[in-house]
Amino acid sequence: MKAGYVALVGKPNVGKSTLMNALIGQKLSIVSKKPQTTRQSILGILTEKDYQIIFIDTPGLIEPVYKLQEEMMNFAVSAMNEADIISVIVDPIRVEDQLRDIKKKVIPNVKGKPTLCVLNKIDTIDESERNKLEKYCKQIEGIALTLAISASSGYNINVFLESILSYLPEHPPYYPDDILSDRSERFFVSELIREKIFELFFEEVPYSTAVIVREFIEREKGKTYIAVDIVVERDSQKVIIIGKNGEMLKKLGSLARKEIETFLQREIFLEMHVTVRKKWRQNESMLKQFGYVAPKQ
Ligand SMILES: Nc1nc2c(ncn2[C@@H]2O[C@H](COP(=O)(O)OP(=O)(O)OP(=O)(O)O)[C@@H](O)[C@H]2O)c(=O)[nH]1
Ligand SMILES: [Mg+2]
Repeated sequence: MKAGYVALVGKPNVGKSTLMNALIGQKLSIVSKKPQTTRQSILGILTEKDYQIIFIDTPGLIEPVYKLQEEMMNFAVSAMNEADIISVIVDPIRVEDQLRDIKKKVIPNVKGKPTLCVLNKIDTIDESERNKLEKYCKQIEGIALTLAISASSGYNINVFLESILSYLPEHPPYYPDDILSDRSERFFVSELIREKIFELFFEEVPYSTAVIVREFIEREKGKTYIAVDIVVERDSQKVIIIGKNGEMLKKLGSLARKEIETFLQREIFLEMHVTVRKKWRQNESMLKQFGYVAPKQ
């Protein structure tokens, strides 16, 4: 039996979460067109007869400005420390910048562990560009293997899995075989609402918003009752989220409800309340309360 942890790291927006969902075959991590969507580490557990791979989806590697971003970086670093194998995801946009970041932010945390460079979004470039980029990746010192995939189309996902398997250590499984993630239903509910906020709102609004599930009541008959707080930093952001005559909040509720019902496989009643917590992204105790503090090394 083989089992181990694989950290998926890389710059924001390169497709780490899309890749983890493709590997697990279910949407565990939220995905958006905007960078810095993922804020915490999320496990995706793939169990087969003779192996168990635990993927760790992480926030993108950034230069932190506020405390929330510092913690996001801590999640990524702590995932690299925990992992048996490190998989660096790169996309075809501004590859030189990404490779420089890998040298600075990934290689020092590798500590001799097998490290793969995965060139994602291969569907967006032609063969000559692909060859050029693969050559770049191969030049990084400390990378054991480079391969090209498309997380959204599934191209070469199997090759990626096989490569991981070849480096996976002999070990008994860490989790029971019917567990897909370390996270609770409450967590996925709040994340799916956050995903819709990333879809519907612009500029600083999605980055200033957190979603907290206040109540989650399963009823034997009737719909599951879920009440959430949508936390923003300023009154002006609250006004934007609610929208004229409450229209935006209504739209958000209806989009989120559909996704949550698909995920939970049951009908829900979703109640949302928008509340202002000034500068929560700088506030250690609020970050802790929202689950945004990474485990200390
Ligand atoms: N064309 C194409 N788009 C992709 C591929 N993989 C991911 N994307 C898109 O890239 C965008 C970012 O994907 P995410 O999975 O959210 O990226 P991420 O690395 O998790 O981003 P952060 O959580 O912000 O660090 C989304 O719009 C995805 O649909 C791919 O293989 N091809
Ligand atoms: Mg992500």
